[in-house]
Amino acid sequence: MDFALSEELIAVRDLAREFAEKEIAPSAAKDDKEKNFRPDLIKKMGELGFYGTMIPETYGGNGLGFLAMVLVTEEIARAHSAMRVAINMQIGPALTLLQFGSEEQKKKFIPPLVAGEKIGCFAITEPDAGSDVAALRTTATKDGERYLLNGSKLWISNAPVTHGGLVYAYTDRSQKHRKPLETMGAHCSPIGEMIFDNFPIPVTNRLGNEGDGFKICMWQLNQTRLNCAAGALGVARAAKEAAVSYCNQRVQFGQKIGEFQMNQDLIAQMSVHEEAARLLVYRAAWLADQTQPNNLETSIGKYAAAEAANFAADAAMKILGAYGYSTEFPVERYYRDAKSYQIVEGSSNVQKMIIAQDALGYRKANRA
Ligand code: GRA
Repeated sequence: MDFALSEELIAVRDLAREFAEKEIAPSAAKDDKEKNFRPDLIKKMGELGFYGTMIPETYGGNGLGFLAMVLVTEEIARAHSAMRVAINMQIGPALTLLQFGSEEQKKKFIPPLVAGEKIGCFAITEPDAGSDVAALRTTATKDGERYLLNGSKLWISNAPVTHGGLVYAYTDRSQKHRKPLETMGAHCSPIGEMIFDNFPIPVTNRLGNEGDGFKICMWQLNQTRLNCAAGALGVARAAKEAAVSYCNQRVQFGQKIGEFQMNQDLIAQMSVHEEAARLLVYRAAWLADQTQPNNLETSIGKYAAAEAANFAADAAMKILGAYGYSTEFPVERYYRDAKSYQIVEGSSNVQKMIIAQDALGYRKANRA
């Protein structure tokens, strides 16, 4: 077993760290407050190759792999979690196209997503279909050489700003409108509703065969969940770093507050949860890089990382007290952003369901 990262991986991680610290962190608080969408940063991340780690060179990627994506994502999310969502909106559709697309679709759609020239998205969730993906109601009805899309998608990241992406719909249910929505955190990652009323899509834009959508969707979620898991690691780390720094500055009752055992207990737990989650996420990414089944490991990593981010944000707020609660300092942002990780890409409860049902032998997670 080798826990060391290769030189190549260290280089890409350091590149992402430097970019995040220089270009994202300085304006993160302002961007969060003003809910600024930052296409300029999205473009720059594309130029640096951050969306291309799992894409071969033929389609504009660099083929560095899933672990590289995880390393990059953690660094970006550490500076500003909302910018992590931007990564997912590019790599989600790009990867799914790579896996299921025709050669023509791959050539046409993947390179602009990887370059950050086109802003991507994927639309799964609906008003009555969240955890229960199969309950979605959007339909695609064949009409000659096109499909007519009818239905509505809700809480779709990038809906207000996207150039295009993946929409999941039923062709057989028997078996543009842009409206931004307000959220507690992940500001700067615009989220919205999409309403389709006989919206035409060429048949040539269909991914896979009719009837394949659910499995494509499950496959995609397994990949994008890894990005969310890495984002949660970034938030956990940012919260721990804020707490550590404050513990070493703040003096009360004549000593640095880091000297108090109750704060040490929190710092120790934050460190353990974060480190444990990181190893789990790395394992899932490593399995993906070996093209080995990893649905179970990804769910375990995503669950652990989401909980670690929330533990860390909560603990950091306890340590920083009023300075944590204040909107003048970043900890309240970490707290708001951390919550998103218990919701997106399969809630913590969905991950637990997948993990428990596998352990109990009811439903194996590593099927595909
Ligand atoms: O046996 P079969 O031939 O009928 O096939 C079944 C199964 O083998 C069928 O689907 C197949 N399948 C899979 N195939 C490959 C199931 N899971 C997988 C898989 N992982 N890979 C039906 O399976 P089932 O188990 O009976 O399905 P189900 O009970 O209807 O649902 C399963 C489950 C609850 C896990 C699923 O619905 C799910 O994952 N729900 C969570 C929804 C979710 O993650 N939504 C994310 C929305 S997008 C988002 O959050 C964007 C965030 C953006 C950001 O912040 O980055």
